[in-house]
Amino acid sequence: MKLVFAVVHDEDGSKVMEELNRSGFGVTKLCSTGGFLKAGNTTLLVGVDEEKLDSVIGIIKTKSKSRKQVINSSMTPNGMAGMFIPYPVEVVVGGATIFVLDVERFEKV
Ligand code: 2BA
Repeated sequence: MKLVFAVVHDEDGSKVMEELNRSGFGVTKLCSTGGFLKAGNTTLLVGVDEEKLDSVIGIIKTKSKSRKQVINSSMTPNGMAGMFIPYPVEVVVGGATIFVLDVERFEKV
């Protein structure tokens, strides 16, 4: 068995979860925060038999969009410590960041 962690955009979280449920997969949704943008995102946990892993990843891929996001970064000019000049930086977020882990033991008691 495998455990899939998928970090997706908040706007895609419900769509991915519904499609996984419709296809018979169990899902847990966690509210998470990206370390770089410091914005909310969604982490989905899916326990799945190895032979169905590709279906799960396929659903996540199909339902997650990539988006451009602009953030204000800042730099300190030389010799002017403490002063900041904000400038926009564009990053591409997603579709999804997926981790697949081996499950040592799985029980429902
Ligand atoms: P954030 O950490 O908020 O990152 C959002 C986007 O900012 C990233 O999109 C990437 O395009 C950019 N970014 C992240 N760190 C950067 C850095 N140090 N320098 C420049 N740009 C950077 P994605 O790569 O699609 O990641 C989306 C979200 O997935 C991340 O949100 C984070 O919550 C999670 N994630 C991505 N890679 C991860 C990893 N290796 N481990 C754990 N979580 C990860």
